[in-house]
Parts: sequence; C-alpha cells; structure tokens
Amino acid sequence: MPKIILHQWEVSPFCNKVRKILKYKHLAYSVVNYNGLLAVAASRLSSAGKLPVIEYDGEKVQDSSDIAEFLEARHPQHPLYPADSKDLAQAYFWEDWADESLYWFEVYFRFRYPDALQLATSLLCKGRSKFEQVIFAPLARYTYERQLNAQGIGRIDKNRVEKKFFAHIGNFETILSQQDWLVGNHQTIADLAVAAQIDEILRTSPLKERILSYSHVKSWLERIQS
Ligand SMILES: N[C@@H](CCC(=O)N[C@@H](CS)C(=O)NCC(=O)O)C(=O)O
Repeated sequence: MPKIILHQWEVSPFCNKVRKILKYKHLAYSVVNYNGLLAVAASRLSSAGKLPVIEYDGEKVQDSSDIAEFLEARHPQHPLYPADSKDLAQAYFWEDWADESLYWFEVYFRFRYPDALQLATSLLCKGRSKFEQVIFAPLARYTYERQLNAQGIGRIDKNRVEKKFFAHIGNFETILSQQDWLVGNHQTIADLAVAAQIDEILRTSPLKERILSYSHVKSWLERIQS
C-alpha cells in the first residue's frame, strides 16, 4: 500500500472531497491539519498555496481534481469516472460546477451568517491557543469577505442567494428522485464533488434543516457516506 498523507483543513470542502475519494477507493491515509496560524505553513506546500495537497509515497499533488485523476490512474478499482463518454463529460461538468460555483454558496453561508462564522472560525482554530483564535477569526473573515465581494456573490443580499441556492437543491431533488447518482449508474466524482460542498454547508449553516427536508437529497447524501 502507498503511504498517503493528506494536508488539510478538516472543514475545507475540497479537503472533504479528497477524503471522500480516498474512502471510496478504500485507501488508507493520515492527515496533517493546518488549523489557526499554521495556515501560513499550508501556503508554502504548493505553488497555488491552497489545500488540499496530498503526499503519495513522498510525491506532492495539489488541487482536488488533479488528486482525483492522480489516484484514479494508480488505483483504477472503484472508478471515479464513468466509462461512457457522454457520462464522463457530464461528470467533469458537475465536478467543475461544484468546485467553481457551488463552492461560493458554501463560503457565503459560512462567512456571512454570524452563528456559522463563529462555528467555522472555532473549527478552523481547533486545537490551537485562545490567542491564535483571537488573531485568526478577523483575518479569516476579512479574507473571505474580500473573496466573496470579488467573486460577486458577496454583493447579493441573503434572500436572493438563499433563493438561488434552494433552486439548485430543488433541481437536485428532481434528478435524484429519478436516479440514484448524479451521472450514470454508480457513484462518481460528480457525486463526491457536489456532496463535499453540501456537507460543509451542513456542517456550519443554519440552513441545515431546510436542506435535509429534501428527502431524495438527504438519502443520496446518506448513500455517499455509507
Ligand atoms: N481548486 C482547488 C481549490 C482549493 C481551495 O480553494 N482551497 C481553499 C480552502 S477551501 C484554500 O486553500 N484557501 C486558502 C487560500 O486561498 O489561500 C482544489 O480543488 O483543490
């Protein structure tokens, strides 16, 4: 078995996605967490300065999508990608939509709602000193506020953002009432990428109960966990 180390923040949706991939492929791994001010060290691990990064027998790989392809090439059993070419194209679109669009709802719901923000910053500082928490919380809020505003979603009011998000959840409900998985006939990278974002919204957002009231979405999330 290879030695795999996942460099992560427990609450990052992209790190969650990689954990889901590793679990799906039955690959054992250890984690290194970068809570609190250790985040500075995380930024030196890769050229993009982001997490997740994995070390696979000493080789570093960054970016959850690249990590998925890297692991698939070495461990093709339990395939992440559908064999059918049209399904494959759709799986890539779903993954990209989850990573580049749904992600911003996750950031918005985590950093724009006071209760969620407090929970998120305490989770991001888990195991670190009180002093670090005091410094880290405003820094995190400032960083993500800037990103939300630059992306555009940060300039839209809460009601409108929630409406757009629940329109997506409604669309999932429709799809998942007719099929078990987002693409094709088995779990793929599409399910893992989308579920990782939704999982992280559920972890900190007061919208949790409302999301889980969509029964097909709820049972699909449970299927992925198992
Ligand atoms: N495309 C990357 C995105 C990773 C990403 O944005 N990670 C965030 C945490 S959720 C991060 O490292 N943010 C710190 C930063 O941007 O400096 C992937 O799929 O891995």
